[in-house]
Amino acid sequence: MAQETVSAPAYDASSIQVLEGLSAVRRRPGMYIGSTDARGLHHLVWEVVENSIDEVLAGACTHIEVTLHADGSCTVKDNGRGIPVEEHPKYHKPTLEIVMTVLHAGSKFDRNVYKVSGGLHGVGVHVVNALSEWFEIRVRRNGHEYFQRYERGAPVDPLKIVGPSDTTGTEARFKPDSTVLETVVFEKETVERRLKELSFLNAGVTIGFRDERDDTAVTFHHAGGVAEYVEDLNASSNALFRPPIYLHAKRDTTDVELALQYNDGYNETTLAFVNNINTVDGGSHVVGLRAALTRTLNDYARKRGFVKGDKESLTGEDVREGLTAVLSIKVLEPQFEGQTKARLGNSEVKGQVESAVNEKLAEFLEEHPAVGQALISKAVQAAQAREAARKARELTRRKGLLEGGGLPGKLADCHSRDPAVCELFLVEGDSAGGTAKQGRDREFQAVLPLRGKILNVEKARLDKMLQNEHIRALIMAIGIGIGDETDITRLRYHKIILMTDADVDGSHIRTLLLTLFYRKMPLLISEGHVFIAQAPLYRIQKGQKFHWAYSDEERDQVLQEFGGMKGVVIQRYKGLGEMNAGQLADTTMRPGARTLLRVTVDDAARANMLFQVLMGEEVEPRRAYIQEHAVEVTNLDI
Ligand code: 0RA
Repeated sequence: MAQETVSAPAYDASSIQVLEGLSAVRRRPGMYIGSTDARGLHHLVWEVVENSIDEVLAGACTHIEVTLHADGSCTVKDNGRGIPVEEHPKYHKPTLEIVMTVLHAGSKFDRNVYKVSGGLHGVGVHVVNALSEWFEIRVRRNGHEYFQRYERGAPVDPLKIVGPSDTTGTEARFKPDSTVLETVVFEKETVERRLKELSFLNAGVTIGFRDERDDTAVTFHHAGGVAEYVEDLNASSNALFRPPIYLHAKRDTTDVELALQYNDGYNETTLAFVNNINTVDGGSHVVGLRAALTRTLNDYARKRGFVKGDKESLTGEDVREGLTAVLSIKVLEPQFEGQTKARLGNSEVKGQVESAVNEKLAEFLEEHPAVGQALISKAVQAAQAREAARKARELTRRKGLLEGGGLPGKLADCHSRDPAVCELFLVEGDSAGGTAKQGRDREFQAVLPLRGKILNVEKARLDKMLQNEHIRALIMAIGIGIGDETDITRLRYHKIILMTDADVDGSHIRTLLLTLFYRKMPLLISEGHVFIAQAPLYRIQKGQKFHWAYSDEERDQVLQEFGGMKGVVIQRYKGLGEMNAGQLADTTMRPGARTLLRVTVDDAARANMLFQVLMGEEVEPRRAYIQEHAVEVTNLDI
C-alpha cells in the first residue's frame, strides 16, 4: 500500500508557536500533570483514556482497550468516531495534528458538554504527546486508516493514510519520556483500579486491560453502573437490603446519580465523583448529599414515629453509620480546589444535589417501606451508641486530666515543643520500644510503644475504641482528638512514623493504624503527616566494611560490589528488636541516614479496603492475605 501524505508540511509561524507550546510543557510538566512522579505518569494514561470516555459520553463509543507493553509504552484504543483528520480551518493542517500539538484543540468540538476544567484532568492529549519519547497515533475514519508518529511532541512525518478501514476509532500508543519524568514504569494495579472505576461510572462501556509485561488481561463491563459499584464495595459485608437504592435526577444542568446501601458495620464509605473524577477531598456535592440524607431520614423517622419530639433527632454520623454510597455527578464547569484538585468548589452544587436527593430518596422510601424500616432502625441504634460514646469520652477526658497533662504513661516524649520539628515513632512491642527510646534523639523524637494486635477497629464503635488503652494513649499523644472533633492545629508532632517489623504482625499493625487514621483522623494523612520507617533486612559485612540492605535486590547488589560471597557475613534482621539502639538509629531513625515513606490518601484507602476484606474471616487465611497484600507505600521522603 502506497503511503499517501494528507498535507504538506508547512513550517510557518504557527509551527513555531506549536514548538514553543510543547517546550513549555516539557520545561514545567508539573504545571500540567500535577507532578513528575508516579502520580503524574499515570495522569498521562488518564488523559488519553478520558478522551475515549468523552466519546462514550457522546454515545459514539462502546469499547476501550488499554495495553501496557513490555517496552514501557501504553496503548489506548477506542471505537469512537476517531479524531478528525480534516484540515483545520484556522491552522490549515489536519485537525489531528492540532489536537496532538496545540492547547485544548479538541474543546472546540463540543464532543462532551461536561468538561473537566480547573483540575489536572482534561489538559489535552498534546500534553501527553509533549511528555512522551514517542507517540504514535492511528485514526480510523472516512474508510481510511491514518497514521502519524511524534517524537517528544514534534511530528516526525506528515499524517499519512496507511490503509483502508471499515471501522472508526482512535488508537494512541505512547512511551513516557524518562528525561522529563522521574518514573516511567506504569503500575498495573493503579491502571487497573482506575479502569474498573471508569467502567462502573460509565454503565455499559466495555473496558479491556492487558498487561503484556506479565501477560495478563481483564475486561470490565458493568451494565448496572454505580449501583453495581456499591454492590462491589459491599461484597464482603452484610448488606441490610438488596439491591442498593439507585437515584437519578437533574437539577438545572447538573446531573446527579446516586447509589446507596447499608451494611451491618459501623463505618461509612462514600465515593464521590464529578465528571468521572474521584473527589477524594469531597466538596459541595458531598455536603449536599450529607444534608439530604440527614434531612430525609429525620423527616421519615419522625413521620413514622421512630423519633419523637423536637429534642430527639438523628445526626449526620448516625445516618451514615454502615453507609456505602457512590455519588456520581456531572457538572458543566466544575471548579476543583485544594492541593491535589480533589475537592469540588462550586457552591451552587450543594443545593442541587441536596434537592435532587431529598426528593428522590423520600419518594423511594415511601415506595419501599421495608427498606425504610431497616435503614431507620440502624440509624436509631447508632444514635443510642453515640450517646454512650459521649459518656465514655467524658470519662476519658477526665481521666486524662487526672493523669496529668493528658499524656500517656508509656510515651517517651521529646524535649522540643515545636510540633513542626517533632516526630512520634509508633513502635511495635515493648522491647523494640525500649531500643527506640535509647536510639532516638530526645530533642525532637518521641517514642510510643504499642503492643500486639491493637484493636479490631472495624467491629468496634467509637465508645469501644476509646476504652482501649493503646488507642487512648495514641489519641492523647497525637493531640488532635478523634472523629468529628479533630483539631489539626493541636497536632503535637508533624511526623507520625510507624516503625513495625517487616513481618505479618508488623503489616497487621500497620494496616490497623492506617485504617484508624484514615477513618478517624483523615487530615493526618491528607496533610502528609504519616510516614512508614524502612528498617533494613540485612547487614552485610566483609572485613572492616559493611552495608545495610533494605531489600533482596539491594542485598544482591552489595554482594556484587563485594565481589561475591567469599569472606562475607550476611546477617538477616527479622525484627526491630534484633538491632541494638545504635544500629536502629543509624539505619531507621536518624534523619539523613534513614528512609521514610510518606503515606498517601491512596495508600490509606487501600489499607482500609484490605482491612474490610479481612474482617470476619478466620485467622490463618487472614494472615496469608495480609502477607500477600501488605500495604505498599510508594511515596519516598527522607
Ligand atoms: C475531536 C472531535 C471529535 C472527536 C475527537 C476529538 C476524539 C478524540 C479522541 C481521543 C481519543 N479518542 C478520541 N476520539 C475522538 C468529534 C469527531 C466527529 O464529530 O466526527
